[in-house]
Amino acid sequence: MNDRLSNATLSRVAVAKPGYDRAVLRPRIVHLGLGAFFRAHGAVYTEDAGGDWGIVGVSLQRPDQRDRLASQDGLYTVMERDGSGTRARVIGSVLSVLVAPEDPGAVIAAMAAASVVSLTVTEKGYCHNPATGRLDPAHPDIVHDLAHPDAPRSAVGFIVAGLAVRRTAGLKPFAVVTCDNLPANGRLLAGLVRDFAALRDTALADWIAMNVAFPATMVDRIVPEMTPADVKDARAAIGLTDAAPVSHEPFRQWVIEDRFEGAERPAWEKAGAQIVADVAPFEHMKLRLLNGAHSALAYLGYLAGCETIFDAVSDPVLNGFVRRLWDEILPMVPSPPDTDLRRYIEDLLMRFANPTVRHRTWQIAMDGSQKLPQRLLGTIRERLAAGLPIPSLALSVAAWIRYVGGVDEKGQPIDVRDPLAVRLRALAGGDDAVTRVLAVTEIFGTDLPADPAFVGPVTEAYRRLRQYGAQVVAQ
Ligand code: CS2
Repeated sequence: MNDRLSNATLSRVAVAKPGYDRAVLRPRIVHLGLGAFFRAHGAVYTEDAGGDWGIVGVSLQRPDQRDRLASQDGLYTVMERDGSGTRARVIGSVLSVLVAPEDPGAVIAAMAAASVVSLTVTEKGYCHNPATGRLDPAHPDIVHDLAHPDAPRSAVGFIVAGLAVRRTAGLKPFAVVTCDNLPANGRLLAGLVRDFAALRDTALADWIAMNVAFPATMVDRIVPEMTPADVKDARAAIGLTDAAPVSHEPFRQWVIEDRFEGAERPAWEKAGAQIVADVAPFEHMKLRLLNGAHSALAYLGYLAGCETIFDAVSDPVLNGFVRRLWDEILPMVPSPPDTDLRRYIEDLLMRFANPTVRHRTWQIAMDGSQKLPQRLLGTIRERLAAGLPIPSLALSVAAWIRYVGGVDEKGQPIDVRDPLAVRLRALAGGDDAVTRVLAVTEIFGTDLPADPAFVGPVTEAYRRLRQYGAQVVAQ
């Protein structure tokens, strides 16, 4: 008997599952970057919002996600985990998956018919300079996409191609909903799309500037990458084989700027999304307090031998460190409406200490060059401007420099994943590692490397890290 999760076997699923007829769903959302995060977050909100909003997922690079989901008709299990157990549920909002490099034209055609194009392509997928927020015209994908506008590779290239088709056809544009952890992400993406379009056709760039909505959003849910144990657990929970389950924590939050300029969207608020006039305070809180602490714990924790964030916050020394770090960040974060930031931090610590969500420090440590500016450096700049000390923030940056050097405290190689990995490794190898790494302007700008109140504490923290190790220095 066929025991693979699919439309045909859905009636045998033993847990919560789509309570509606999937045939009513229309491909009205195209989502670029169909990873675990979106499947545990945006796709669940869309499922819960109801209506006829189906999702065409797009993998911009590899076919594996499509290969797993296609034979399951896009169905997959989400497993909410905490100390009290696992609650599984099957999600039906993803209709199909396209693999962009196989058929870029199919992706553009799907965009030409969609109301919303959303994206989770990670920080580096924006092909921008993280310090300035401007498009990097020398990025290989951007160079490629300008030469081949109808067969792009980058998210920005696809968005502009999709919008160009809409404009030529005399249709209204789709709304572009970015769901990545970047500061002022809607405005940032609008600027990148405008810069790219202007390099193609200024009339198209003007039309985009006049007509397209790029609402900002803040997204939050801790979703580690899939493990073989997840596949076993999903089978036990639903009674069928699912090759693409996702594990996640119970918490979820989605704050969306109320700026769709007349474009249609799902009633995400019915699923608990907050539709607000200004996302900035929510984004500041989340990027600086959650993601800032995540990155700091990832580098320091990895060096101290912690495999997961749970291991890191279970270590009394690192637990104390992250509390001191939050004390430095907190005064630089204005409270969003109806939010008690002290309470937020206590909740964060409980989320990090969820023993059933195994979020690896190595996974979070990826792409630090793209993450540091919005997670740590903004806070550092504001504290320095106010004449305040930065001991824990400086130690976090020093731990990152030690990490990208590529050798751990036992002399073992570190598998550093970062678009700048090769360059950073060469810079972080020598005696003057700190000076050389801080001179990378795409990350640190020109102000921080020239500020002794920044360079001094980072240099000292780095020296101590090398001499005594992360466990001692984090005390
Ligand atoms: C993490 C985020 O991998 C990372 O860099 O900090 O994915 C984090 O888990 C999410 O932003 C939580 O919402």
